[in-house]
Amino acid sequence: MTGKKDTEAAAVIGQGYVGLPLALALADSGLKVWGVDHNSELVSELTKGKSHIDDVSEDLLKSGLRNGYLPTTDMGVIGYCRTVVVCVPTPLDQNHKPDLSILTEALAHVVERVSAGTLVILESTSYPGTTQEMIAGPLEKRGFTIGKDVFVAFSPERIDPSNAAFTVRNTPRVVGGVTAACSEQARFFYSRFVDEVHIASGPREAEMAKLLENTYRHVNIALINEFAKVCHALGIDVWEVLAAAATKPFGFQAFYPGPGVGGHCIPIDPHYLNEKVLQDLGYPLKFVELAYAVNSSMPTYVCDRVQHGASLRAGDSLLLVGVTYKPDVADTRETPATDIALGFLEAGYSVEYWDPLVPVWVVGGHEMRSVASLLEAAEEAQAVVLLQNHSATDLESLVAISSYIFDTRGVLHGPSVERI
Ligand code: SAJ
Repeated sequence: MTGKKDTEAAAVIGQGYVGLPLALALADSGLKVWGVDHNSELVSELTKGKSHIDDVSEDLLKSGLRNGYLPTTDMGVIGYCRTVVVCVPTPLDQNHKPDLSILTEALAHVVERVSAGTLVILESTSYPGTTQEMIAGPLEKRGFTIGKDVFVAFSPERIDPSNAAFTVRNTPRVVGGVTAACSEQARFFYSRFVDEVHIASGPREAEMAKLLENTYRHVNIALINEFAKVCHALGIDVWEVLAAAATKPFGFQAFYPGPGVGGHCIPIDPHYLNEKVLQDLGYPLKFVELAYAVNSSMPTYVCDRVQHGASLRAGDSLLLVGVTYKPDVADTRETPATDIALGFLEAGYSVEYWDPLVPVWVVGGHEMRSVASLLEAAEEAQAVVLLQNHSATDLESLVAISSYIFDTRGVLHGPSVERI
């Protein structure tokens, strides 16, 4: 490692579903890129060319390793880089409050090690004001002048896992610099590998734009989930209603009911905003709290519908099909399947699951394994519950063999099918 700043080098802190694709896109644009992560086991696997991210193939990773991508646990590289991008998780804690501990740890290294001339960009989703309070302010305390000695900006990640149509390159970037010079530096940086860069007037506007994007989804998913419940109670097919409404060519975007909202963004990010509003303004963001109440009620709703629809008796067995948080993504974080499995287990039923992307699944402290044969297990079960319709699922055979199947995705048809 050279002792001097390498004007062409960048460090991406956090090598998850955001940081790894970003680091590889940077390497592909000709930069030397350190992919920094505090997980030494992960760094070792990445160094061997083993990807833990669905959307990053081993070929893509190995190509990156041959072209300037260097996984490391060494935060010391920050001092040699012209650009540092922070992509670490910003989850919720067990009290459903923002947990900034991972971000705080990463930024402590960044603030301590950044040298003059460096551009620091935060991508992790957080409340408006985070970039100023946790990066610009502490750097000024170190004696730097923001926009002169160092440059600071926020640029929200926009990744839709498993969506092959939109990549790092063709997904427009929002950038909000602390000063105009910061925005310009960040625009120049992203323009190497992103087709379109939108400059917001500051980091708070960019932080708020991201929260609007995800709160918009959170609220609209809750709206259609509530519509689904009301339509069922009124004897109306919500899927027919959606198909009809979606013919409107303007002013309507279809969202779809489901078993609940998972992933590490939609059920989480809006609460960063709600907490900030509560703290600064003294009142909650009503839409966020209402949407959370509706979306988090869906697992219990699904359990109730299945118990009633299949006339389940104590000891009956159920098969859950697809336990990730959305189809064709091998990720069970915040998956609604967990609450649904626990709901059935607590009601005294036995539960099995089939998911080709999740060979082993821990529910309520118990380790479960995916059944080998979907159709054999479906034939045995008193009720089958389709939670995620992975493309590998033989839906036609599943319907034919199941005596009762509850479809939370609106993709099945047949006399044994009941839809949410
Ligand atoms: N869901 C529904 N009904 C819908 C849409 C989604 O029930 O109509 C559920 C899904 O099953 C899933 C959850 O909501 O459990 C979240 O789905 P998602 O596709 O919005 O979530 P993510 O977290 O995989 O990706 C999202 C991005 N998705 C899209 O823009 C389509 C986007 O919101 C963010 O760029 C990204 O999270 C992020 O990183 O913030």
